[in-house]
Amino acid sequence: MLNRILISAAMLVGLTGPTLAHIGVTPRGAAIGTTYRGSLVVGHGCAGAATTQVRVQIPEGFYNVRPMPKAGWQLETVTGKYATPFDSHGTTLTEGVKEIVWSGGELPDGQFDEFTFRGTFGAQLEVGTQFYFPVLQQCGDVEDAWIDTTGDAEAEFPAPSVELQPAAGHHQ
Ligand SMILES: [Cu+2]
Repeated sequence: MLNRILISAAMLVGLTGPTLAHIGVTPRGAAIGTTYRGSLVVGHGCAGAATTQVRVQIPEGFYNVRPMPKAGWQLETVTGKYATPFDSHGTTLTEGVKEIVWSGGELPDGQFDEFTFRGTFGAQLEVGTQFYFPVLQQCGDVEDAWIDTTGDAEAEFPAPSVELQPAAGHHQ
């Protein structure tokens, strides 16, 4: 019986494949105003081809970002000005990481891996909204752009997102 349920679930997943997050970020929720350590989970390659580069955009509202280096991959960041300066323990930050690029590795289509970074969600963000981290996945010459931020369940290439939760200590 349990086997049968599992098989049915697997079939459902197969049928609704395009609506699932193919590159996701975990954990799926984060408290505003606190440090968030997120991992982009790359679940497969681009139409069978191995992933060779992962580029994530850091939108305004996620501050003081630091990527985690990854064995076998080169790490690069692109920095830029913040629209709203960020107060980090009394120090005003006016610029920071806007993009992280892990490149030069090779993640076969049949395997998955995680690309980790951390930062802080600004206090101006709205509780209950989704915060999107658009990702460009490159597989050699092929690129899949996971940049759809509409929240549409039918989106073919949804951007990974985190649900923003109330700041710690302010339970609703
Ligand atoms: Cu997928």
